[in-house]
Amino acid sequence: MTDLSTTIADRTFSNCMMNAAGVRCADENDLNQLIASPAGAYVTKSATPNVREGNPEPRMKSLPGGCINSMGLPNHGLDYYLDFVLKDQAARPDKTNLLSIAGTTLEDNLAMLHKVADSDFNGFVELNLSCPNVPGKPQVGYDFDRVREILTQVFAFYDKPLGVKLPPYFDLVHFDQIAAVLNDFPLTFVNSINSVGNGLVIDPNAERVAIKLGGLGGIGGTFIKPTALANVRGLSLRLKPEIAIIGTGGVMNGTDVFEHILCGASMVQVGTQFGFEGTRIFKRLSKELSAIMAAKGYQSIDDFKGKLKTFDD
Ligand code: ERO
Repeated sequence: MTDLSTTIADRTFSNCMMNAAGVRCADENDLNQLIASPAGAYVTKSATPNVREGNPEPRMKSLPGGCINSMGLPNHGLDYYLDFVLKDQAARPDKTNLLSIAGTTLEDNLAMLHKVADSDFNGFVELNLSCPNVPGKPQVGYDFDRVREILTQVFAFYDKPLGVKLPPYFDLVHFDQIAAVLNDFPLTFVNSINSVGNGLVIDPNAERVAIKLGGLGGIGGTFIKPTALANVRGLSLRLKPEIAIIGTGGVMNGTDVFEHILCGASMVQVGTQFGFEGTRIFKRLSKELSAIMAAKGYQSIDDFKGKLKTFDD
C-alpha cells in the first residue's frame, strides 16, 4: 500500500495533491466539491478586501495542453472566504486548508492579514506575491526589496502559519536573491510557481489576440513544467529546511507529480488540468502516482522527496 500523505510544519495532509488557487475554487460550490474529493487540502481563490469583478472577457483561453488567463482577480472578497474556511474548520477541526490573499497594495494585504489574525482561523495563509494580471500592478515577487519590506511588516504582527506564492524565476542569480530574502523570515512554505506572465496567445485565423488586455496573460499547463521544476528544485536547494515547498506548474499526470516531489515539493498543486477535468483528477493522479511508487518500491513520498539525482551523484 502506498501512502500519499504529506506533512508541512506540524500538519499532516491525507494526500499530497490539491488545487492551485484560482481554478475552480472561487465559490462555495467549487470549494465543497474539493472537500468531497480525495485532494489533501484546498486553497481558496485569492481574495481582495472587497468583491472584485476582474478584467473584461474574454479573459481565459484553453490551448492544447495549457491555457492563458488575464482574469484580474475576480473574487467574492475576503469575508466570503474567511467565513467559508472558519465554518469548515469548525466542522472538520482536524483538517488544514489554505486561504489565499492577494491585495493589490501592501495596505490591503496588511488589513486582510489583521482580520485573519484576529479570527479563529488556524489554517495556512497563502500570500500571493505573483499575480500577473492586475493592470498597473507589477508582480511583487520580482522586486526583492519590496518582498522583504512586505514580509517584515507582515511578520511584525502575524504569527500563524503563512507562506508565499511566487512567480517563476529564470536566472540563477534571482534564485539566490529571493532565497536570501525568504530565509530571513519564519515562513511555513513557499508555493512555486504562479502562471508564467506575460505570454501572448494569438488566433491566427482572426489575426487577433486570443484574450482581452492586449492578449497578454499568465500561461499554465504543459509548457511551464520545466520552468516549474527548475524553480521547485532551485528553491529546495537554497531555502532553509523549515520552509516547505509546494510545487505548482504543468501537472497533468502522476509522473508530473512524482517529478515535482523529486525536486523537493512536499505538496503539489494542480491548476490548468484541474480546470479541464474537475475534482475527478485527484483520483486519477492518486492512482497514477501510487502506481509509479509501487513499481519503484516506494511506500511514502519521503522515500523520494528531494532526492533528484544529477550526473554528479
Ligand atoms: O488573474 C488572476 O486572477 C490570476 N491569474 C493567475 O494566473 N495568477 C494569479 O495569481 C491571479 C490572481 C491573483
